[in-house]
Amino acid sequence: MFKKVLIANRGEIAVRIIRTCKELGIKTVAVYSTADRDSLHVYLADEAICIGGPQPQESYLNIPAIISAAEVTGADAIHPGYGFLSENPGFAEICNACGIKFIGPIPQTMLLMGDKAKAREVAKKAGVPVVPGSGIVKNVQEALKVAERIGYPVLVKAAHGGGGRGMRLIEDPDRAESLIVTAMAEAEAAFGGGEVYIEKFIRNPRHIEIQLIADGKGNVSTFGERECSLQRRHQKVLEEAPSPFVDEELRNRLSEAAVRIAEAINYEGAGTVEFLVDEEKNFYFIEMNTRIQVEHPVTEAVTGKDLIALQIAAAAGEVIDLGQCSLQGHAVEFRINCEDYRKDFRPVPGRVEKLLLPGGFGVRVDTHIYEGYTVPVYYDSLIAKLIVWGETREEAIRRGKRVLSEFVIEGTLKTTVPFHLKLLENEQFQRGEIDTRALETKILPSIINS
Ligand code: MV4
Repeated sequence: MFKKVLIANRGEIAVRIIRTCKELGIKTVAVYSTADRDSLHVYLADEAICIGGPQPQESYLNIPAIISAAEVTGADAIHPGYGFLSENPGFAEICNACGIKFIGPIPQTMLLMGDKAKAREVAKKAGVPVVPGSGIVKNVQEALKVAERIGYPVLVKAAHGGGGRGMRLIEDPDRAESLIVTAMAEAEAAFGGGEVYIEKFIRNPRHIEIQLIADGKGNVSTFGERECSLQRRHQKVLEEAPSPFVDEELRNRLSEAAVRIAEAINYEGAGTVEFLVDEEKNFYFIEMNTRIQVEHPVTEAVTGKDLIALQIAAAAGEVIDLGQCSLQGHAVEFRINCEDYRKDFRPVPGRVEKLLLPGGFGVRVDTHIYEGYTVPVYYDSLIAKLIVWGETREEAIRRGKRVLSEFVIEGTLKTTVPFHLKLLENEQFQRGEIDTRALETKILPSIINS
């Protein structure tokens, strides 16, 4: 097992990782930017090193500074968390070259799954259904031919996009050419390379993902699914486990498909396989994330497993052979962002003048904020995750209402707590009728008008 882990991240996920390291008897090194001197992860770690200025490029993306911090402190592994360098194969490569274990898969695997068109090929070869579509299209003419073949509507996706970035919907063949041209230009500008591929557009799908951990020795453990359909502009708002839409049979099929993909690439580490699921319960692989995700706690709540502990154990070379974990009860995660939901979810960071965090049975709060803390303007607006567990979805929702109404946060910032309280009152949400369009087209308008 590792003796000392450097956490190359900030905020709630850095706190989350430090906590598990402490329980495992692993020393921790925090790194922080000058804007994060007073952050909780700095206080909780055994050692803390300032790695640069407030801009992510100067600090949390500053590879030489992070590697130096690991060398100076004698860390034998680096946990990248999510975001920042967590899916950067070059960073993983440098860690390995410096004799520091990157807690995640090998660089080649990150490179492979970072290319969504290549990931599709992996899934296809592994016998996992993918959305009808193409590989990388070389030019506009080929794109038009492919679109014609699969039939409109189609989506043009950037091979190096992911998470909905650089996507274009084409419903009308007459407008296809100009949309493909802009999609290619946009992909070129945003992701370098500019490769795009094409998929049949699935109407009103659900976004359901399978959590897995592979030990790199041939064992792939699965932890059930998460329902992540409630999104706004491709940002998840709330996640659940299990999905209200998934029965045991579908769960088994999704889990087996995820395992086939992990086995096909000799995967090692924590990973998430994302699927679109249509109204008829047909499922299609879309992407694999090669890191721990924001919403992992709902899976922990229904499996009773510490996914960070298992991820670290896998990286340290231990055998992890849990098969398909059984699920108990229902969990919901509310993402608390410092945003004004009444003003188009505009970020409103600021100082926390008063804070009363909820607690009690079936409640978990993952956060780096505290009374007197000022949320810096430089990073994303997630300031806390509230996770509730109940024996049933109804109980989890009732507990969510209690917990959100207990949450007191005052100061110069705004949060999405009141938004979540309204969401829980929404009948469509209560019935579990949540495809990927439900929030933006139906639920949000009714909340904003109430
Ligand atoms: C799709 C799709 C429909 N058909 N692919 C958006 C994020 C990225 N991971 C994939 N996304 C989608 N891909 C096909 N072929 C619809 C979406 C999509 C979506 C997916 C998950 C959650 C919210 C979404 C909102 C709009 C579109």
